[in-house]
Amino acid sequence: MQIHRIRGNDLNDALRRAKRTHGEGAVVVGHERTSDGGITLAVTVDQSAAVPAVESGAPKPARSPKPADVVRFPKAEATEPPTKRPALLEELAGRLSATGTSQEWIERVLSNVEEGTEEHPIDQVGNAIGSAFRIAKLPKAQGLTRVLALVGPTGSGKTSGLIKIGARLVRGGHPLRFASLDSRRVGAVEQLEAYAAALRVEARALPDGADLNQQSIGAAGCEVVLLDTTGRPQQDCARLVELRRNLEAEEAKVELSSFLVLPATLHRAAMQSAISQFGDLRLAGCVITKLDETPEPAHVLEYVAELGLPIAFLSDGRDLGRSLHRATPEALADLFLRGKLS
Ligand SMILES: Nc1nc2c(ncn2[C@@H]2O[C@H](COP(=O)(O)OP(=O)(O)OP(=O)(O)O)[C@@H](O)[C@H]2O)c(=O)[nH]1
Ligand SMILES: [Mg+2]
Repeated sequence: MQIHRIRGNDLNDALRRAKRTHGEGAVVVGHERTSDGGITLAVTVDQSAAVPAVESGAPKPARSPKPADVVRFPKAEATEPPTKRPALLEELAGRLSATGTSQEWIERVLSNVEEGTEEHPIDQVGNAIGSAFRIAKLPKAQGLTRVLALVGPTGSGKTSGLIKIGARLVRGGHPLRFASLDSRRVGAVEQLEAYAAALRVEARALPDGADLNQQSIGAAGCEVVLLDTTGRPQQDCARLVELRRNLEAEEAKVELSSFLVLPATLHRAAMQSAISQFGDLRLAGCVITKLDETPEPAHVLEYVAELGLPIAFLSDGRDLGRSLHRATPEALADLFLRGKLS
C-alpha cells in the first residue's frame, strides 16, 4: 500500500488537496499536526473506491468532521467544456496556458473572476492563484537555534540555495554557521568552505559516521545552522532522522526543519520520485529552483500546491546575491501569469 502525504493549513484544507490530487479513491489512514500549525494526512488510494471509508485499525482523524465525511470524497466534478469567455478572460487563459498551467487550474482560477466588482480580473486571478499556496513560515524564536537542512535530488540547487540563504541572513546580521553532510564527494566541502569564507562564516564538515548532535553541528551561539546534504535520499534521510532523535534526546534548544529543493524543470515523475524518497522527513516545506530555466513553472508549482507543501524560497538564477526570493502569493501569481518573477 503506497502512502502519500498531503499537507494543509487545517483538516479541511488538507482534505480538499487530497481530493484534488487523488480523487474520490483517496482514503485517509492517518494524520498529524505539523510544527507550523498545519496538518499532514497520510492518504492511500483505493482504486476500486468501493472499500470501507476507513481501513480497519487505521487511525481516524481526531476531530470533526465525522470519519465517513472525512475520507469518502464526492465524485470529482466533471470539468465543464470551456465555454466562450469574454476577451479579457480568454487572454488570461492564454497567458496561463503559456506558463504550463493545466486546464483544470485555468478553469478553477478563472471561475473566481466576478464581473462588475472594482477589482480588476487580473488581480482576482492573481489572488486565486496566491491563495492556493501555503507559504513556509520561518519565524525567529528567542533562544532557539534553527537548523535548516536542504534535501533533494542531485544537482537541484541545495548547496547554492544554502549559500544564498546564508548571504541573506548575513546581510540581516543573523549569526549562522554552515555544516555539511556531503563530505565524501570530492570538492563538495571545499566549495561550501570557500563561499562561507567569503561571507566570513564558519563551515564544518560532518563526515559519515560522525555523531550528529547540537555540539557537532555547531548550534552553540548561532541563530541558524544551514545544513547541506548529499542528494542521496537513503543516506540523507537516515542522517537527518538521527540528528532529530539526538536533538530530542539532548532536549536541545534546537529545531530542525528540512526543506525539499525542487527544480522547476523537473517532470512530474521525477517530482513524485523526489517526494516519495524524501517525504518521510516531515518536510517543513520546499524551495523551488531553476525558475529561469523553464517558461512553464506552473507544472512544479501546481504539484507542490496539490500536496500542500509550503514554499519557502524561489530561485531564478545562479547569482548568489540576487536570485533567491522569499515566496509570496504575489510572486507565485507572477509565475503563473508571466512565467517569471518581476
Ligand atoms: N539557472 C539556475 N541554476 C541554478 C539555480 N540554482 C542552482 N543552480 C545551478 O545548479 C547547479 C547545481 O547546483 P548545486 O547547488 O551544486 O546543487 P546541489 O543540489 O548542491 O548538487 P549536489 O551537491 O551535486 O547534489 C549549479 O551550477 C548551480 O549554479 C537556479 O535557480 N537557476
Ligand atoms: Mg551540493
